[in-house]
Amino acid sequence: MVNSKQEKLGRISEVRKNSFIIYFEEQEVIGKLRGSFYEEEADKLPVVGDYVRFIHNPLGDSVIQSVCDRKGLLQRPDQAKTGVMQYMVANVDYCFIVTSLNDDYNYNRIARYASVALQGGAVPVAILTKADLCTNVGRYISEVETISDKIKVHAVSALLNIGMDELKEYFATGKTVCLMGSSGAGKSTLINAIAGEDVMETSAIRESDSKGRHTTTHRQLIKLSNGAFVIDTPGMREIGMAGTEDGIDDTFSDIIELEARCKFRNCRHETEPGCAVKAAIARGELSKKRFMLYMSLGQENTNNYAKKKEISKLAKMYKKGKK
Ligand SMILES: Nc1nc2c(ncn2[C@@H]2O[C@H](COP(=O)(O)OP(=O)(O)OP(=O)(O)O)[C@@H](O)[C@H]2O)c(=O)[nH]1
Ligand SMILES: [Mg+2]
Repeated sequence: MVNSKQEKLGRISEVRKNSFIIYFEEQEVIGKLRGSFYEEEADKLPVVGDYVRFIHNPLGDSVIQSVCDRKGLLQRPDQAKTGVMQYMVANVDYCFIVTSLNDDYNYNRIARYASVALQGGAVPVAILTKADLCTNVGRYISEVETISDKIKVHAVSALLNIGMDELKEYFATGKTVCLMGSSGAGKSTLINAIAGEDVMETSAIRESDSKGRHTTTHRQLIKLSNGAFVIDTPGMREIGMAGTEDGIDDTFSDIIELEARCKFRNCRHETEPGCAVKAAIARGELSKKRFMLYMSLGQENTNNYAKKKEISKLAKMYKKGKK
C-alpha cells in the first residue's frame, strides 16, 4: 500500500527508452513507471512537460504513480501514416513555430503547426529566424499574419540579437514555451540566446542544400533561471493533420463564420446558390489560396480519422481472433 504522503510532484523533462527524467526540486531524477501503467492507453503515458506524482527514491529509480490532468497536449499522426498518434509534449502555453527566412519558409506548414498548437491548448507564435539573412522580412511577416488572427508573428536574429526583446514576454515565470520546426531552423540557438548560456547543442546547416543535421535528437524540457520552462524538440519537416478538427476550425475561424451564413447547411461551396464563402472570395475578402488550404487540411484530417478507425477495428478483430 502506497502512502500518498510520500508522493512528490515533478515534471517530465525527458523521455528515454525505458525511463523518464523527472525535474524535481532543481534536480533531475530517474523515474520508472509503476507496473500497471502498461495497461493504460498510450495517451495516458507521461510525455515531456507532464506533471507527475512519484515516489522519490534518492538511492535509485523513483516510481511514477500517476500523470496529473493536462492543460493541453500537442500531438500528431506518426510519420509511417499508420493512423497511430504520437503524443509529443504536454502543458504548453506558447508553441513557437520556428521557420528560418530562407528555403525553409512555408506558408502552409505554419498553418499546419498553428492548427496542432491550437488543438493542444497552446497559443501559436510564428518565429521567423535568421532575419539577418533576409532582405524582405516585412513581406514574410505580413504574409504569415494573413494565415490567422490567432497566430502571433515575430522576426528575429538570435545571432545578431535582433527582435529578441519582443520574445521575453512569453518566457514569464511558470509559463512553458515549446519550439517546433525544421532541422536547422535555429530552435536550439534561440533557446541558448534566451537562456543566456549554451544549454543546447547546435550545428551548422549543410552547405549543399541548406538542410539541418538533426542536431537535437530528443525532446528536452529546460527550466530557465526565472522559472519559465522551455522545451526543445528535434527538427520535423512535416506535420500531419489527425484529430486536429477543432484546431483547424480555430485557425480558420473567419471561414467557419462565413460557412454558417451559407444558405444551405451542408453547402460544399461549389455550385450551391447563396454560398457566403464564394461571395466573400468574389468580393476579395477571402483569399482563394487560404480557403483551399483550409479545405485540404480538413480533408486530410477526415481521411486520417477514417484510417485510424479502420486500423483500430482491425486491431480489435485481431485481438478477438487470438483469444
Ligand atoms: N545567420 C543566422 N544563423 C543562425 C541564426 N540562428 C541560428 N543560426 C544558425 O543555424 C544553424 C542551425 O541552428 P540550430 O539552432 O542548431 O538549429 P535547430 O533548429 O536546433 O536544428 P535541429 O536541432 O537539427 O532541429 C546554426 O549554424 C546556427 O548558428 C540566426 O539568427 N542567423
Ligand atoms: Mg536543435
